[in-house]
Amino acid sequence: MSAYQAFDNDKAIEYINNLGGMFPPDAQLNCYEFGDGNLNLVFRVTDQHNHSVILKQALPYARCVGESWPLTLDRARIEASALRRHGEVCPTHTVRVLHHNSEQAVTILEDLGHLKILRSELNAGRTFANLGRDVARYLATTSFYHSDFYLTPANKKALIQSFTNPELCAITEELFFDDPYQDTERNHYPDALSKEVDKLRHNTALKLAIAQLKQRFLSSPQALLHGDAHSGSLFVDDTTTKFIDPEFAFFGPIGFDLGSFIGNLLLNFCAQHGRISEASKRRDMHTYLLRTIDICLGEFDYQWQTLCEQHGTDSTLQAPGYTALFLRDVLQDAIGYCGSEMIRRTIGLAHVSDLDEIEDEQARLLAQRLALEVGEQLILNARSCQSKDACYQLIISVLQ
Ligand code: SR1
Ligand code: MG
Repeated sequence: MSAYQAFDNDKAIEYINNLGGMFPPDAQLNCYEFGDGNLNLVFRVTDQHNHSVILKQALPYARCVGESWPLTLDRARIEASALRRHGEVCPTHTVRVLHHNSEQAVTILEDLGHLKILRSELNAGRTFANLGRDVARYLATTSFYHSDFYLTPANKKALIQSFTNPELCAITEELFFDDPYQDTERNHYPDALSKEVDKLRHNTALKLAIAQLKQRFLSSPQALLHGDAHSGSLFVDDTTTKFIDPEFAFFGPIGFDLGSFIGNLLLNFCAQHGRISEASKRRDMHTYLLRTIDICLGEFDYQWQTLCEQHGTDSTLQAPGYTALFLRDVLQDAIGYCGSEMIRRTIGLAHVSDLDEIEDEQARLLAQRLALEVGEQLILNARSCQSKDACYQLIISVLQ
């Protein structure tokens, strides 16, 4: 097999058999495709002893739209390389790559099937005590070790080149920062939200803030990001937290991943108004989500400060007080990106099941309106936050 071809179950098995080494020689393999994501084929390959691996293959187009939206296969190389680099510095929270072939756009990964996707768990009202801490550790560690605070300028520039990911970045540039604020075919939302959408599109201050966020996304190669750190990119159980799917990885503003993650927790917060009818249970879930955000902001800040103190390599960047200044900007960015994630997931192309699967139409509309309002307020007020505590206070205040 050399020229690219999209796999079916049989081809996935043939590929693994030819590769060798994934299973014992006498293994009888079974395979099924279960990818329900936006972009790729995902197969689970299992032997008669229930050992299994995941084979992921990029398609030359965006699966959720079809062949009319061609998409580079190079994203598979970027994803496998990002997983390997993130896995080197943060193996505890990164899915393990077992094999990669750029020509076939195939990556074989450890099977995390014993864990659950965070989004579905939150939708079911389940909570994970370590989530905020673990995500903060992953985001702080992977960004610090791929930033100017640690890498030599020459190494960083070489890495920026190899992680240049223009087509996937273009998706984010358009879906996050363009579409929600314009009338485009890709957007979708109920007619009942037209008034709110119109209001967003006529808010000059908001559009200015979005322009700043987009500009930083385009031109701030601060560190190697995951690039798509939403709650569908996380596998969890009570003791484990693992990131998957960094095909949108590139060198960008550090606050982008943190903001995407917190934005997804806040989308779930809004959605719980239409999901949990019992007031005390809803309050518990809300308290959990806010506590997780608080822990995540605090731990991210602490980890970054500690890593800079213990492993920072650039003497100029170690000037007293500079890390704190840098982190203040990162956190402000995070709040802005958090708000833009909330808006684009409510009215843009790619929605979240947290909101869309609320059964009652009126309850769904209320949750969607809240998500738009919270997103807008966070974007407008992000630059007023001077510390992690101020970020948290802002979040609390816009939810009231
Ligand atoms: C066409 S891709 C739509 C969305 O799915 C991915 O997971 C990213 O979040 C992207 O914006
Ligand atoms: Mg994905």
